[in-house]
Amino acid sequence: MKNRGVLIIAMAMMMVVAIFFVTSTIFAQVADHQKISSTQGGFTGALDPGDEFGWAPGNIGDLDGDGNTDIAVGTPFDDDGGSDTGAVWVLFLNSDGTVKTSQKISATQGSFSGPLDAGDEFGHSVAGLGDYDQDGIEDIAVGARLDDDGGTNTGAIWLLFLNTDGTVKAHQKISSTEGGFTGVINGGDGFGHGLGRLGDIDGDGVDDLAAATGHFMEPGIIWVLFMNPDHTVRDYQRISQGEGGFTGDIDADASWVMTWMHWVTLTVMGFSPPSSS
Ligand SMILES: [Ca+2]
Ligand SMILES: [Ca+2]
Ligand SMILES: [Ca+2]
Ligand SMILES: [Ca+2]
Repeated sequence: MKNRGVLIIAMAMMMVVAIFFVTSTIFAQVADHQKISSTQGGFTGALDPGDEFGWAPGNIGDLDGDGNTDIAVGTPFDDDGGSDTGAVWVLFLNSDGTVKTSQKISATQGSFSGPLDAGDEFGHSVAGLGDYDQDGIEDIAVGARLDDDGGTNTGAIWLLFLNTDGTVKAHQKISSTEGGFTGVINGGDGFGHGLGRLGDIDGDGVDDLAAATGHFMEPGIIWVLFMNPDHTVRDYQRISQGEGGFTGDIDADASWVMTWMHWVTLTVMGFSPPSSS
């Protein structure tokens, strides 16, 4: 029993050393950096405490056509239009990585008519879509994982067709009640927790999307959304444990990690781990 406790502490120390080595290696490869915050990097947008600027920054291509890539950054706890309604900042960058100008998109700014409601957490995920409506201007998708279409906190994703100044020209919502999506989303599922641009998977000439439902440390679902030319959903494929060809054992792996972490914590606190015999 005691030997096992020592073994687990040794494993924990090895893990810490390994994580340190990996992160050191990653940071050693960053040639230079530019911090962008409420006080640095040329960003003059008004951020409030609790906005949590920095969620899901996405490469959105060169939106304003000045030759520099631009980014969109979520602030899901922004309070425009209500508490934790959320927002996205489009940041037009200079070649040195500082912010040239910015445009906020929220319930009250950026010509976005939504509607967004308090608690939607718009901006929890952000993905560049390329020029999705083929007007020559980059577009983005934004997750609002606590939207309430069809039930409490079912979630939604918004396709935003942008103008070159970062304001919204038009939009398409995809949720359990909008955008042609017929997948079953239950209350609390948080559709739009994550987002991804897939390209044209099924070869019909229209780029397809991926959206995730799920919560921290729960087995989630990836929804592959096959899109129509009018930006509604034509069909979908769920990928989850035992579904969509995925045979990974999400529950067992996640619970093994949690169990191991609990053992380490308890052992460090002076308890012995449970015996397997
Ligand atoms: Ca640009
Ligand atoms: Ca476009
Ligand atoms: Ca909600
Ligand atoms: Ca397609």
